[in-house]
Amino acid sequence: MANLLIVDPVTRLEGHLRVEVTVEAVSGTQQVVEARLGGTSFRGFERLLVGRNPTEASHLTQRICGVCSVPHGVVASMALEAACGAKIPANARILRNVVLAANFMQSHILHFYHLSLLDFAAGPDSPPWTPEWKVDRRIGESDSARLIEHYKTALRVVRQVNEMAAVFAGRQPHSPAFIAGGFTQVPTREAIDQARKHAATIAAFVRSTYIPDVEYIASQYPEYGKLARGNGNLLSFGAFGLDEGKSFFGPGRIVAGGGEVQPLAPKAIGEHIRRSWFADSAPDRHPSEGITQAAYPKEGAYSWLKAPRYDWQPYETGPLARMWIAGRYRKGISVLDRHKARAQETLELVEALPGWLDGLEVGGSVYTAFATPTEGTGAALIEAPRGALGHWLRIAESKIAHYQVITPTCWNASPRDDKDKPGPMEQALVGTPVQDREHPVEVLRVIHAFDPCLACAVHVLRI
Ligand code: NFE
Repeated sequence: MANLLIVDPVTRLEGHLRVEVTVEAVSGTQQVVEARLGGTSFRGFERLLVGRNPTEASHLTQRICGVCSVPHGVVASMALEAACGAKIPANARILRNVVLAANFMQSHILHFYHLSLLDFAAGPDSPPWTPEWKVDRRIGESDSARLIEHYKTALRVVRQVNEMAAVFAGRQPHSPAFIAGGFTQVPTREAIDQARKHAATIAAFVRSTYIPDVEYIASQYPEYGKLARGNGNLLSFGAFGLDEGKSFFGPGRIVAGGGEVQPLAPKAIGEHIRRSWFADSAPDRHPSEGITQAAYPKEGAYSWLKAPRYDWQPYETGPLARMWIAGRYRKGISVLDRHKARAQETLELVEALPGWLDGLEVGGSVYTAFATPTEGTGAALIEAPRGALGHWLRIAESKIAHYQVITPTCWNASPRDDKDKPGPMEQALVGTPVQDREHPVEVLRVIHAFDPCLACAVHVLRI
């Protein structure tokens, strides 16, 4: 029987991901012994930005993705502010936090119910639930029916979260509200009250339904609490700046699952392209000097994702990493821990919202005027729903001369690097048992727990 299994494309995630796993018997159990993940579209947003007015980056980079446009709008604004030395008013900081938190919530709820749940519970035997793989899903009919009802409720809740974001930021996704210097909307008493009402309804759903459903799935699939640990390296850039220079999520790293949070030095980030369809002569190039030059075909390459590394090491990023680094969740590193940390984070963010809304000054300033320099550089790091997100900008003759984006999925779903070290998800897949080689659902459960977004990690562009 063939040892190599290929799923291409992997469904129920954003974008196009191909997974190849080699399955062999180890101690009598058929399991993954090697994995390769490939992003199958070209990434080229960086090239599209060159020659544009720097103020356009926050609007253009939001088009990288329909799920996480908000963090791109925020971090692109921050990169330009870093280049100009601009400081934004407190109201703008809080409004960005509120809309970013809403973006996390809609993404996490959608991820659990609409992208992951069907790995564990079957839908009705009719479209759109079929066709589907017939695999072992051990949840009984009535519990499955209950979960599918929650799937439908979650669609309405996701809409409500987007409506809460829209109170301040207008259209979701791809809001025009994120501008360097601040935010476009001055908070009114009515808008704050409206957001507060939305937050209360969303919090009730998260408490009464989302968290218990994640716990229920965990209770039915306990072996996934031990699966897909990976190398235990965790990375967060930090997000949601609060008063006095503090953050709701601080930046940092965990090495090999150890408890001590290590500091983050942005200079240690490098992009590797040995196994990616890109041309470059330098190994471990810092993103401020990154080159986005397609090279296809290329001997030994198998992905359109580059392989970002910190000090030459692969790092997992995402809700589990930032909750761990913030000391808010440290139960373990596994498929189930990734789902649980994501749900716990959703609750903690929605519970933080009323306090953040209290900090808004009604009618207060949301914008500081600034002058774009003719020459300069700026970089900004933030957290997106799926983890660490960075933008690096260089301005020359008042235009964007260079731009580089590293998204969370580039970290998680990266291919092998210049030392041939597998990416975090490739590593995490090793050891995953596979019962039925025709339908390796266990592999999909591991992949989905990371919530990869290949739309973010690669981009199609005519070159
Ligand atoms: Ni397309 Fe994204 C998030 C970013 S992905 S979803 O979160 O940045 O890796």
